[in-house]
Amino acid sequence: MQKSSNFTIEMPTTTCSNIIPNGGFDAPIDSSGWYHMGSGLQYVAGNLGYALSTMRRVDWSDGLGTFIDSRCLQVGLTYELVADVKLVSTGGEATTCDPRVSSGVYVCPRGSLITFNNFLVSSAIWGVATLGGPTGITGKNRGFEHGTFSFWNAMGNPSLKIVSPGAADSNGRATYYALSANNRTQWHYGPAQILDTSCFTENEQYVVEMDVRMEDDWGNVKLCNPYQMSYIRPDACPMVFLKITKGTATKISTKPIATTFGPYNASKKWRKIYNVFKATAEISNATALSFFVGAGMVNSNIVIDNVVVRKASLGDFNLTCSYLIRNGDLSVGDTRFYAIFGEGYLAIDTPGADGAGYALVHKNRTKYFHGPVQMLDNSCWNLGETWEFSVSMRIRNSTSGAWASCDKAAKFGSTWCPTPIIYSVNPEGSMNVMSSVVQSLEYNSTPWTTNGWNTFTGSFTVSNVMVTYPYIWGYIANEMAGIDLYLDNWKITKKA
Ligand SMILES: [Ca+2]
Repeated sequence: MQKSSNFTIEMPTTTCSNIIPNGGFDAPIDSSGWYHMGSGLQYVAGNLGYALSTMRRVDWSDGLGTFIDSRCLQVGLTYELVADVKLVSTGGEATTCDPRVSSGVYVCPRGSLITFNNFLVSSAIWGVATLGGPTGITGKNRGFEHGTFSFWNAMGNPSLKIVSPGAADSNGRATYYALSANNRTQWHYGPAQILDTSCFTENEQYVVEMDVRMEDDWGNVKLCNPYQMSYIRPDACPMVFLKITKGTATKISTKPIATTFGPYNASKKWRKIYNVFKATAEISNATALSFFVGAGMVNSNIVIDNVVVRKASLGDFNLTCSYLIRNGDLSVGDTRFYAIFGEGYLAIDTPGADGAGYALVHKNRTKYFHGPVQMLDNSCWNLGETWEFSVSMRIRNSTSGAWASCDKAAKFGSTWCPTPIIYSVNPEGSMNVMSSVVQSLEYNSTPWTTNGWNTFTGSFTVSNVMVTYPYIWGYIANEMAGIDLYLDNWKITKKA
């Protein structure tokens, strides 16, 4: 017998990319690395190969466990725990649980982390609940990749359901799963998620974005209208709202932080929600914060995928007082930030006013006051200041398709040209006020060009209502019914 004269003990190597050993249960059960709390354990048929199962569970704490390499756990990092799970009664029949409850007979299985100190349990984190979960980074389980709605809960009392297929991911690849909120008997019923209040700093800007669609219970698309800023219209599209808790008082916001945008396209099933919002003091000082997707047509299902709430970065449409109109040049080829006063719908056409890119078109206008609008941040201006308004426009007969003309000097009637307006709205009951933008001499010095673009330039003085009213819109109105209005390069800037 030969004796070894030396030996070494090597640290086991780990990449920490997958901390759970033998998570697919390919190793023989004796060397599986898995143990049981109470009862026993066995291999059973899995989705593919084996799955691990408990035996003779008698207590709620009887379960399955493994040791994990604690070197892989770093203070402050967030870890995701994922497992496929099913429940089978001791009689062998499949049984079910309710992922929306956190206690009681119908509670679902959940993962827990137990730490030992000298073989005594020193703490246990009953973490990673099937729903609700601990708060952390914003926009968790954003693509529903595992077919679960972990971290999601509900506003109101809809039923949550995983549906297939999902929306394409950011690389354009098809995905399997999306989250649907059904049985929406009230406008605010929808999927919700808790946000980490510590992620929000006052006056910082944040992005909310996701793919969204509306369906009936059979999965047929229901077309909503993204151009009306109303959450109670029968054709309303989904919007994202905040639920803010200040101390012990909880307020459900009725002012959306993000809305669905167009273009209006019946064949396109998925639409986008996107917005950049500023964290107010109320948001950054909240004791609890969550967001929910609601407002879409009542009794229709809201389906969401690829949900992100994140800090805004360069390349986002940040709120800036240098340019009050966002997406004024339609550079991204969609109608985000635009809505409609009156009726009709918005479309995108090419080329834009520079001979390239995109232009916005307001179609199906049936009244002279129907026009595109964009909400302005009136915290950017002060009483008495002069601001400049410019926009490139052309008009087209919606029936014949011919480019049309108008009279820049006309103030009413069938020859009116599209008129820029600042519209101050006070839903508390005071009269809404429309203030015309004064046309520049330069704009007035030439007649309307029928076959080309017309650059409107003008200015307005900030009035008292423009400072004190809660909603201020940039608005282009007063074109004849039956005319499609094209616009591009819309800007509202402070006069230098
Ligand atoms: Ca997905």
